[in-house]
Amino acid sequence: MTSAVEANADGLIGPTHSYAGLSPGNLASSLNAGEASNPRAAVLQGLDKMKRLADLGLPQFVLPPHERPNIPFLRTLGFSGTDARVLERAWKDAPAFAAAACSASPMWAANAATVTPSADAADGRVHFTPANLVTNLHRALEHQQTQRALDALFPDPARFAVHDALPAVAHLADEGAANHVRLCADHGQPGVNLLVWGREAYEPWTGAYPARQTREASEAVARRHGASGAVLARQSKAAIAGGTFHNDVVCVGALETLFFHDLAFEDTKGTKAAIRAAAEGLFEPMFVEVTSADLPLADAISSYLFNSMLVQLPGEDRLTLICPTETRDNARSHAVAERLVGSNGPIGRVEYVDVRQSMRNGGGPACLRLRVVLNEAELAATNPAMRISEELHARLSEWANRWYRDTLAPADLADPALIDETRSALDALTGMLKLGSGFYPFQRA
Ligand code: SUG
Repeated sequence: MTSAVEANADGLIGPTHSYAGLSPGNLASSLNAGEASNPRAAVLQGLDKMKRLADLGLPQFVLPPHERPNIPFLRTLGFSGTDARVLERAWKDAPAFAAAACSASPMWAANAATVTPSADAADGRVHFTPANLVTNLHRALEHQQTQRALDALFPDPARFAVHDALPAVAHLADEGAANHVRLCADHGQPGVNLLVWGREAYEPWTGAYPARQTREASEAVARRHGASGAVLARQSKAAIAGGTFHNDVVCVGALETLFFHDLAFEDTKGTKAAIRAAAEGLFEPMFVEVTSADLPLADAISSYLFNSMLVQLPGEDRLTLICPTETRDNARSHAVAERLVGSNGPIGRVEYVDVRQSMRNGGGPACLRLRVVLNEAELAATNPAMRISEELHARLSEWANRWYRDTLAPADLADPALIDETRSALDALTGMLKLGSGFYPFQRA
């Protein structure tokens, strides 16, 4: 058996973090639309969460923010002249596109890619498919730069295969690891890969909110990764209608344990049976199901109990659930969390982290991280400059304090000063994280 760890790579929250209401079906995003944000508080909250995980003993990496405002995207729409002029005209003539071009959405790294660990991949490499995120315009602008970031973090092609995103069409709508749960006896052993989809490619979709993942996209990712142990499950329509825009809003899993809400899957019994069958001979799955009676779906969504990180900490037998403080603030969610720990089940500890700035856009602790199972040799082959240490945490905090604004209203996104400000910040970051030359579009221009 190869020993392996589950590392996390979190999206570093970018300087344009804002509440522009860009994601229909994501209730927090709609509810907080138009509010002023605090990008500096947001990035510091994200950095503190990363440090917390590193201090708990798990390898922690950082994925750099993308260049925003995305001037090259606006130029493809026909806006021309100086960069400042492009931004100004876009806000005047096409404000929805301008807002999309300013979003800091790459922070939600659970949507960066789907990852298959080497233990599950036919060719013995770790596979990554950046998510095309075609359902929302602001997110569809992410995958190429995400691919660059993954190449920078996982540079050795003998160990890592970073694929292109799936073709960016609605039939292959893909939201990455937010709809993927891997269960296993031990991270280094072959696992079961649960892939949750919301609609079929050719299905006429009539839901009020979009279903962001197609079955065919999930199948294609598993196929190109040569992934073993794939189990496909349909996300429940009720969950999507209630505001579950990704499966990770109502479900999280680690090792043998799947922790989920009873409305997560269209066919809960069938999903459990399929997981059991796929796990046969590998491990005995443990299902921790929370009923709607104990926790109505609306509370699950507003408190993000399931958008938590379920982690095995070094030297501990039972798992730790890392929840947002909103879970503690919701009486029902808090009661469920307390009961879990009090029972003799697989979850032995609950910790809370403050990621309120991200939460107000529907991004909890689990949204902010991409899980990557790595064996020792693979871990050693990652870019060490992107790994969070006490020192890097301090340097990035100082960098954020220098460059980030502490208040940003959606209207401020039209400020041309933001272009130079963010570029200066990203230029400084490129050196710190050793991202290579020409990492950002403005550096290649
Ligand atoms: O895609 N919010 C993100 C939140 C992603 C959360 N990720 C996971 N559940 N894994 C989204 O809906 C809102 C941006 C705005 O409205 O300004 C946004 O994109």
